[in-house]
Amino acid sequence: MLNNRLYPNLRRPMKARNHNLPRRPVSTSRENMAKSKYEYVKNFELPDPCLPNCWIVVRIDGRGFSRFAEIHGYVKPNDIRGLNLMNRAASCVMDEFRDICLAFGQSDEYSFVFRKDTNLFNRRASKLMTTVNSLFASSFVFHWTAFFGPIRLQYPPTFDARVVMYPTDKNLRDYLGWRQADVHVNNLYNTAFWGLVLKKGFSNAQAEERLRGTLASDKNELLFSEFGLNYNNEPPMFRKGTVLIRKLCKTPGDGKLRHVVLPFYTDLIGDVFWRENPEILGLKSLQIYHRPSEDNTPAPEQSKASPKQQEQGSPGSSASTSNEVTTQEKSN
Ligand SMILES: Nc1nc2c(ncn2[C@@H]2O[C@H](COP(=O)(O)OP(=O)(O)OP(=O)(O)O)[C@@H](O)[C@H]2O)c(=O)[nH]1
Ligand SMILES: [Mg+2]
Repeated sequence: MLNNRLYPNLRRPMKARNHNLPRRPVSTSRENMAKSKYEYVKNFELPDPCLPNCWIVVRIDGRGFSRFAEIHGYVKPNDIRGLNLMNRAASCVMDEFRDICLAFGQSDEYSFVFRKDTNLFNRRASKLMTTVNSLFASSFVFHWTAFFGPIRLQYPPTFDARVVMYPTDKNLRDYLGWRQADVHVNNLYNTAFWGLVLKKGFSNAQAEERLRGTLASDKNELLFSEFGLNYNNEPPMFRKGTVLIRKLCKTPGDGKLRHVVLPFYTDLIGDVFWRENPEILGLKSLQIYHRPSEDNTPAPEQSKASPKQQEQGSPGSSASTSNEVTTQEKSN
């Protein structure tokens, strides 16, 4: 056991020894002296545990993603391939870390919520953050071709990450509400902005000027009168972002119940979602989720999917085995 002089009470768990590996040669006293001479540097490694009993949120965000989207020909304002790739990468992270009870994604960002009682990596903030971030980034690259087909990655994308702790359920819900409100504000603006630029030939500056000072109702009206577009009919994934949660689903074939990460495009701000999924805040066992196709019963309100949504990967559209997420791969 390593003695930490700065934090003598900090006990490190012993690493399991692999008995099949050759043992290190026994060091001589001279080597021991050299080793102890340097060992003090370990004391500079400060512990960074997350506070107990707090929800831990790791949020990753694409760095310079505007440029990345431009260079890779992302559709404006929403590229379904890009969003589904983000969802796939996030589900890879959730598959790996079962203590993540919910993830919420929009644009180039994803928030991962760890159970407040998690003991993963002894709740070390840097370890949680870096592992989530690197798995997300590598999964994004790993699955790129499945979503973007022949469009080659021009350079490795980067994501930054942060850890935030929320001591109460209300704080956590407010955090998620804040991220979802952000989707609404940005997407409504972007839909109007790119509509003016791409369909009406406005320059960026002209579109900006046209939208300056407008309220949400003005933008809704503009979309309807100029483009015949009812904003409420835009795909829910664009308007609300994606919520990933874990459920138990019957596997077609053997009928066994397995963990499945499911996407929902639903409101997180009101109470309905939390009432329908009480296991998340209640730290309860997973709920069984019946896909609409299983027993011909309609899906719960939160997961009702229009055919358009199903194309974009809605609950019940394709999940079948553990380690799967229902977000479908598309290479359109
Ligand atoms: N065309 C297109 N662009 C997208 C899409 N999703 C994200 N983006 C781009 O990604 C940006 C994300 O916003 P930010 O995170 O604030 O911008 P950023 O360039 O990543 O800047 P930093 O995060 O500060 O490094 C958006 O402004 C868009 O330019 C998409 O589906 N289509
Ligand atoms: Mg970004």
